[in-house]
Amino acid sequence: MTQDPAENAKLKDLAQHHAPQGDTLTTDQGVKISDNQNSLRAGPRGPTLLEDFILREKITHFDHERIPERVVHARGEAAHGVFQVYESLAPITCAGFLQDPCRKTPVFVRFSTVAGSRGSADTVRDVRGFAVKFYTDEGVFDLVGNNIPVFFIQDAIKFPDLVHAVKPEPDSEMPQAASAHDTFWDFISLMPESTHMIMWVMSDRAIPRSHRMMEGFGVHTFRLVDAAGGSRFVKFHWKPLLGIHALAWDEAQKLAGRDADFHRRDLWEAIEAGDYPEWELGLQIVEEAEADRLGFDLLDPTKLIPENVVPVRRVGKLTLNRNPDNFFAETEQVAFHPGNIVPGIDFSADPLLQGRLFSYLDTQLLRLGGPNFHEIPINRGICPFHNNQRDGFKRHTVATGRVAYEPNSLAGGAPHEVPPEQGGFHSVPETLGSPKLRIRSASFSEHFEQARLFWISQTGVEQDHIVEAFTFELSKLTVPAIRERMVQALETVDATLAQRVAEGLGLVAGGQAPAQAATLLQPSPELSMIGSGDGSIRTRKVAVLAADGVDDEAVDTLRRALEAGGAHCRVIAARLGEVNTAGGTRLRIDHTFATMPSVAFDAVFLPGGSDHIEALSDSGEAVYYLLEAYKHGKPIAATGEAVDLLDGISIVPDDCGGSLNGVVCQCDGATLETVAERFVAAIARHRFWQRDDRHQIPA
Ligand code: HDE
Repeated sequence: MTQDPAENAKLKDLAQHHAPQGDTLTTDQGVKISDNQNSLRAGPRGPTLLEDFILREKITHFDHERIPERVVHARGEAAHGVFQVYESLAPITCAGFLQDPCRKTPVFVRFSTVAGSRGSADTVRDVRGFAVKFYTDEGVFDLVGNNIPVFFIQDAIKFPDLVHAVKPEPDSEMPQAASAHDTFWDFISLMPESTHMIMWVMSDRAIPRSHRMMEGFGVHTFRLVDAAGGSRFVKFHWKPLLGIHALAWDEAQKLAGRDADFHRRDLWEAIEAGDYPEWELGLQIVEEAEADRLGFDLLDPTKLIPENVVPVRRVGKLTLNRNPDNFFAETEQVAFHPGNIVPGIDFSADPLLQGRLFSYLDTQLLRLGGPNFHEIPINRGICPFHNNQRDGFKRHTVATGRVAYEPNSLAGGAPHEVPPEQGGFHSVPETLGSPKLRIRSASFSEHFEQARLFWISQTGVEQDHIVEAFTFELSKLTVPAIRERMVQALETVDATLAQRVAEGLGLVAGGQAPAQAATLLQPSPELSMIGSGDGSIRTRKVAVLAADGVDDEAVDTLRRALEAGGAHCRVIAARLGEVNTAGGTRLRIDHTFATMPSVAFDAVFLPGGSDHIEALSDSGEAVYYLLEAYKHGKPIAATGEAVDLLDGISIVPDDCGGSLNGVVCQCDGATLETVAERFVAAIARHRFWQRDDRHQIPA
């Protein structure tokens, strides 16, 4: 306990929050333990006795604490929340949780990377999992999606090959959580169907700023089924209200070392702070009769429906509002399964989805140790369930009575079937009349058109980042032939793309014909990330650099404006404690340059104050901080004497007084309020990727 009553109350609160249930320490059998420091010995210096049941129980439990990590998506974090539909969707689906805008359906959402193991870094270049478990009144519905709307392969039979190629190589177990290695690109360069997906993975979509700022997609085509049995195709989308934003690649790599938990921490802290992440559920509906007119096969998971062809209808909102109480019990033990659906939703025959319907139940048998994982609290539905499934490892339910079969008369026929009109699940009676074949449909054979659509829908800076990502990844390969094959593959997408990547690799592109229908394509603006979001600065993190003599008026004015917009400011200095301000007050330091580097922030504010600026000009850490933030395209504001510091390190606003370059300086007698306003506007734009000179910055 401390001298400060407020601090003591906080500590007490914390203790209550963290205390396991009950005050006394006991064994798993409830026996109270009197000594948790010493094992039972034959004399003070003698051997430990086998009789020590307390030691044996504790060590045995500890020895068995680990379970196998997920074979893919091992690294992840999750949160609880609710989903609410905006208006009844009865005309298109009878799913109960989509009928009533007043109904709040509890959800549990897990985000993940794919390739890395459980302890790997968050910010690696990878696809992100976006798995949502809806606990509906009619059963559990799992929408197990990703943050990219297409996938690498068309048939589940290729999934083990894909995963073996991207995982660390089997002889050396390297590299961890990275696709920049020979086996991955060897596979990709031999799999034309991966071309579209690889464009997304080399884009900034694969290095999100935050889980809260990425889209989610169901990927496959599903069906929505109405009460009359009518069905239509649907693609599911999650649209983040904060917009879609990315890190810079250099930043992502540095973060992997500086804060390997960057995304996990971001999600946790946002929820603790009451900044609840929100997404809208979007639907793209295609009537079955219309499907043929799309020009590609809806069952092919390497294709998306451009939003300028079928708009996304936003039908409800997902809000994450509670962190898990226990990572293992909830986040690690949650078992998602695309086969968990409810009446009103049905599958399509997408061959990737069909394979997944087998895989997810199967994998849990190993990971969660038997068939009863639906009884683990995080996996239990909120509606009652009754059936004759029995026994197995770790069964918790104590089934009563003699009857475990159907039909029966001894239990009055219960539990009995429920006809579709009364809510029983009923599959869409799709007509199937084909021979049994191991064959890929001819409608799945075109692989490049949508890859090109993605490329031409990107802004110039987004294209630059794609070129840089390909160049980086392929430069890491040790087998030149794979590099060359991949450049050839890119020629089928776009000649300029291939040429630019080839240049970066010291190769010459040319040879392959470009994609056939390339010239007919119209860009789809929704495929670009730039300009998305609600234009607010909610939840952005701003570093305020400080040393003795800092201008407190500037700090107060900008802090007020930023916090009014929902951003969070943290004061950063060379060491913890306080600094003396120019106005004679004390300013508390939140973090040091070393513990919260610029990569942990969205923007940096450098207030004026002559002594303060003199000190920071001499500080390599402070100068590096600013240069690194500039290199990563982050908005920077400077007031008073700070403008000269920026000038001295060649960070100059392109239009003094404006914020086109994201460097907002107090020039031409501008007031602090004006600077604050411009800084807020700059932060709302997220990043200024167009800074031409950022590659010259030595940070
Ligand atoms: Fe998965 N996938 N997957 N996947 N997947 C798993 O299930 C699999 C695919 C996705 O947070 C595993 O419980 C196959 C597409 C997410 O717990 C496993 C195929 C999409 C998660 C599995 C795919 C996904 C998984 C590993 C090709 C986006 C994490 C552990 C046919 C639509 C869920 C587990 C969580 C996890 C198999 C392809 C998303 C092995 C066979 C496409 C978000 O069952």
